[in-house]
Amino acid sequence: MLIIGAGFGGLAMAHALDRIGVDDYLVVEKADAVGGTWRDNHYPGAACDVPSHLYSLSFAPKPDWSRLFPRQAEIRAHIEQISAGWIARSRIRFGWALRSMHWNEQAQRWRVQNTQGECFDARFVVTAMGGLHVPNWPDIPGRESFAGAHCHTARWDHGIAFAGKRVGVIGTGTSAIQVIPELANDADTLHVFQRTPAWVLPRPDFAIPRLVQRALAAIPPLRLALRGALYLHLETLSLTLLRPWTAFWARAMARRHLRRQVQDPAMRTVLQAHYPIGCKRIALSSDYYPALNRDNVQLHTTDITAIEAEGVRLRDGRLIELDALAYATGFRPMDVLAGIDVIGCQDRSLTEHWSLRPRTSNGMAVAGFPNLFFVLGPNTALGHNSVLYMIESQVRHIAKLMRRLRRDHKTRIETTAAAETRFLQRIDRAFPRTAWAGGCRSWYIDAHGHNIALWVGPSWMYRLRTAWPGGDEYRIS
Ligand code: NA7
Repeated sequence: MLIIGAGFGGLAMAHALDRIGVDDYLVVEKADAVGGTWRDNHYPGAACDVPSHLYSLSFAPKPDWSRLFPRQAEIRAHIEQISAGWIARSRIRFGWALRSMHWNEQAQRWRVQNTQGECFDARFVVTAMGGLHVPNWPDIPGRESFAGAHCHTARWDHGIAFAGKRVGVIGTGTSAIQVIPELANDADTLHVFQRTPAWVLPRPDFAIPRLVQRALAAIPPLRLALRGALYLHLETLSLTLLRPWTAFWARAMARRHLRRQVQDPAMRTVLQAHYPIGCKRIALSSDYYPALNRDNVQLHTTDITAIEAEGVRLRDGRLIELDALAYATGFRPMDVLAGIDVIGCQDRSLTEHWSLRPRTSNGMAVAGFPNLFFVLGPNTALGHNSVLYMIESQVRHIAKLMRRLRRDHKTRIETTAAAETRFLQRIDRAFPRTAWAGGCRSWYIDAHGHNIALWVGPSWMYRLRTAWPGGDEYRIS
């Protein structure tokens, strides 16, 4: 088996194979280190907004998380540490970037090629490339002409000196809200360009005392109880949050947070979001609004019309002169496979198969593309809980299938169009009633208004749905 990607998904898949005694696998990784999202997103202030004791794989607990909400460096170090214990480095090939995958029906194998032309023939392929790693460089005219230094939050350039400079940040999503307070500390002037305000709730973060860390290490049931409580808390919250008519308490909390932290009424008005709370990912921050209040920070809400050599041009004609520019403009989840040919049975291209929208069975398998699985494929991201829970549901599902194939001496498995349709219908039935369908612009939704990213419903329901692969979901031969 070939596993593509050495982030949480790929590493968890490798671990699941080890557990069932499958040892003929290789993990390929385009970068030179494990870590995926947490290797790539190292901008100042980068942190997770899921509590640490939930944001870890169930079989790799970390009782000594230093904070309730872990920061990037600690998560990355954790991934490196646990993966070193599970997987021999000889099983990971670094610097191996996928170029194409062709299914060979005669050989019953995928021919997988990298950008240097090197090939592997693999019976099974699992792509665990994540949904959020292709930076969205916005299509603003003149972007290339900017004469100052620039970078994207997902490709932060620590060589850029922001200190004492006139700095711009485009975007006010969850990444921006983390980086802005850090840049505001250093910059001479920080210009924040907001297109849509975010709903912001206080971030109840704190350092976990050593004594608690020791207790969690010494008494595993205590750590499990904490993890379980956090899980149930987020699942329960989402039940009310995702229905606009029951989310009144969250709206009230966010408005109170804004009122308490921003005194200027004009500023409050432009920072108040007017779409349903939860439609975009809710930002958790206690230092974003205070950063905007600083004398050296200016919030701009007029549209950007162009980027010029000297700075950012606004619709009202003003040029905001800048020395450096940070793009906190998010990701392009639909472009994860852009430029990669995936050719299945009868020379069918995955890009064509997905031209209207991504169709999968449970976000993991595609009809006409046998022996190929996705970890965190379409419609399996979460907007309300730890995505690692979804990863674990998926790698268990795939490992169970692998075990069955081995037991029955089978070599080919393919999902059906009917299973794809059932999954999409399940998603589409539930989606319109949620806040995510509330009419805002978000990476969850494609240009035609389809939800391409999120699982809709409790995450335990996805686990139940995928726990016993079988029935007419797959054709095995
Ligand atoms: P997001 O949440 O997609 O936010 C991107 C931000 O960039 C958002 O404020 C956008 O405004 C803004 N944006 C994007 N393109 C433009 C252009 N062309 N002009 C002005 N502003 C623009 O990405 P993040 O990195 O913050 O977070 C992504 C996920 O990572 C998050 O959901 C977590 O799951 C972790 P808009 O709102 O579209 O008007």
